[in-house]
Amino acid sequence: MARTVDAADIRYMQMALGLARRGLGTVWPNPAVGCVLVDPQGRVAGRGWTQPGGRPHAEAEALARAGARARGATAYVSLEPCSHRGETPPCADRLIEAGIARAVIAISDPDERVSGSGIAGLERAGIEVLTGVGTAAATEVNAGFLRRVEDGRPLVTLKVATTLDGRIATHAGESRWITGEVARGWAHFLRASHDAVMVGLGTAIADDPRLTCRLPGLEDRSPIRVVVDGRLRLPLTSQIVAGARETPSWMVTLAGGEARRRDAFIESGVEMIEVKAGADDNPDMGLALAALGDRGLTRVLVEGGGKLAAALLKARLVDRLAWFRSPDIMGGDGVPVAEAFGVDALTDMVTFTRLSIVEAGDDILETYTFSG
Ligand code: AOF
Ligand code: ZN
Repeated sequence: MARTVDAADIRYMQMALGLARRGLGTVWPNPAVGCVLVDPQGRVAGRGWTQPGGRPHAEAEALARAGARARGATAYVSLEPCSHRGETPPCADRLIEAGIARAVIAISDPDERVSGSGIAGLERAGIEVLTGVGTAAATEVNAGFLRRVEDGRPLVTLKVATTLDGRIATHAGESRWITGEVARGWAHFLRASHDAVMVGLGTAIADDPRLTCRLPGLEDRSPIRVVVDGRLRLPLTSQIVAGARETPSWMVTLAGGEARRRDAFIESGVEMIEVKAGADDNPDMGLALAALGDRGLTRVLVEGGGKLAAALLKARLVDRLAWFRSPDIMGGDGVPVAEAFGVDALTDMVTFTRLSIVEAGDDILETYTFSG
């Protein structure tokens, strides 16, 4: 008779999910998957997670470590093992060949090449399959991949650093630094776990940010930089353009911009993404995100400013908020976190559900998920 879920199943799936998270920000266009193989004596025989660029897959890594000890093992996998033949054999086949006895799988893979056939293959080979362990956590880890496969666009996290009263700069434009060092370190970690970081032209000019991850030990985890600049106004000397050969920079712009200016960006190594204008003559953000999804991005961190934040909020394109709040009050002449986006009635507001609150030095970090 098939065994039901026990405490060890939950514990090892949590371990697999922890391994999966290591890949976030580096594995796109693939999902970040974790795999733990536990031998019949209850010892961990091998652990693996999806490698940078999306390959090798988690299961292949774990099997390589376990060797013969995979025989009779239980495989804990945070996403259904793949069943399609890419450059390497499918993970489901590899698990079968290695002789595992049981598989515990958090969620199925919505990729149309897989979508249930990985699980079906394991079952056909006589392997006992248990699904639904760690489903909520696995859905969150894979939220970016799921968004890309299901909606053709990356998951969007809006990160802001505000005063208590939601201001991001003084009326004179001073914004460095509203939140403290701990919060800023945390923000760099967010960069590392996203595929790309996006800013609007105003922020790119005012702050001239590098948008890289400069946390010690994670310097190689810098995301792609994306700037939304409808009319090619970003100076060629800005850090995003000048450093495009070291850290990739993409520019979302309107089609039909001045050819010489466009060529100058391309010459500097910037990848140009042309989209049509939305209602406000700026690039349509739905189209922009679809173009980023086409290029394989699964997780985009938006770092401002108030205009881009408003455009995304208005279009209901913000999936998560990472809100750092300092214990200061600036008053009404400070720059608001989001420009006006036409809310007349309370029912027009964009609504989120809080996921967590944590302290970050003197500041706090609240995270939210979109709810309507
Ligand atoms: C797994 N384990 O660790 C990952 C999986 O282009 P390929 O051949 O690497 O395949 C990409 C697809 O494989 C991706 O869309 C998703 O369905 C699956 N990712 N599967 O068994 C893994 N990263
Ligand atoms: Zn695979």
